[in-house]
Amino acid sequence: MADLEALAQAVINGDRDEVVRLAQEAVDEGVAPESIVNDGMIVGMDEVGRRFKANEFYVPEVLIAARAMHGGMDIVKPLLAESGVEPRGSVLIGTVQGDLHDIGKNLVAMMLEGGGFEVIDLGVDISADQFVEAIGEHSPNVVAMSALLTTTMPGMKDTIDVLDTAGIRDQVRVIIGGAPVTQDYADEIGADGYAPDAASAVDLTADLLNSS
Ligand code: B1M
Repeated sequence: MADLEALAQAVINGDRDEVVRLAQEAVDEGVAPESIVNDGMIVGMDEVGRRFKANEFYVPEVLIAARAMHGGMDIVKPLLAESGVEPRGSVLIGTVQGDLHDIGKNLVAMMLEGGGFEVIDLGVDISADQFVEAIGEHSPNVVAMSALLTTTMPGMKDTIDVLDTAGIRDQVRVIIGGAPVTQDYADEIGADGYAPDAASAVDLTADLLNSS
């Protein structure tokens, strides 16, 4: 019988083969795809996020767990599309202009996907105009920006300013993060939120969408 608890544990263990096997077993037994995701894999990723916040897990464990979850999602995603299950919301993410650091941004993107959000990842070195263009194309609920350099952080303010000028600031929630970024900086530039780490970014996104 499909064991969603074991599936969650396999995600926590970062055991991709086991996640794929258990997800396929659940599909074959007719378990609803949303249940495989919500009661299995997301439960596992939530625990990974909790351990990461508590410094019980470090970056490699989170990346390995996210990779395992991706393996399971590859099996379930086509079925979710067929059954019309909506994601919790969509997030457009990118590292700001001039900045090539993407390890933290990728971690945030993976945790958001693990948390049931659709993620559109623009990559690195993304200008304000590219963010605006992508908002027009994808209509996300949230725009998440990452910066690792003090010299590129102003790109976050530039992007918010360009959203204002383009008259689309009210269409999206803007959240920011990255090693040099702080809550004070988020307040200063008029972002809607700041997350110090990937797990907090998931909580922040959920809170912002629940309150809108
Ligand atoms: Co760079 N680098 N680097 N680097 N690099 C730093 C950031 C630096 C602190 C190193 C140092 O001098 N001690 C320093 C910045 C100094 C400063 O600005 N104050 C620095 C520098 C100076 C540079 C170059 C200028 C070096 C040079 O060429 N002279 C250059 C710049 C290139 C560019 O971007 N234009 C450069 C280049 C590189 C590499 C290419 C070699 C490589 C990047 C590889 C890659 O990303 N693919 C690199 C790396 C690896 C680092 C360090 C060592 C590690 C960064 C990292 O990946 N951390 C870094 C020193 C350090 O931090 N110890 C350093 C792990 C990652 C999981 O953490 O990214 O903080 P982090 O993400 C966290 C949170 O911040 C948060 O969640 C993540 C997970 O918890 N978070 C978000 C991140 N984004 C978020 C977005 C959100 C929410 C949360 O949205 C809502």
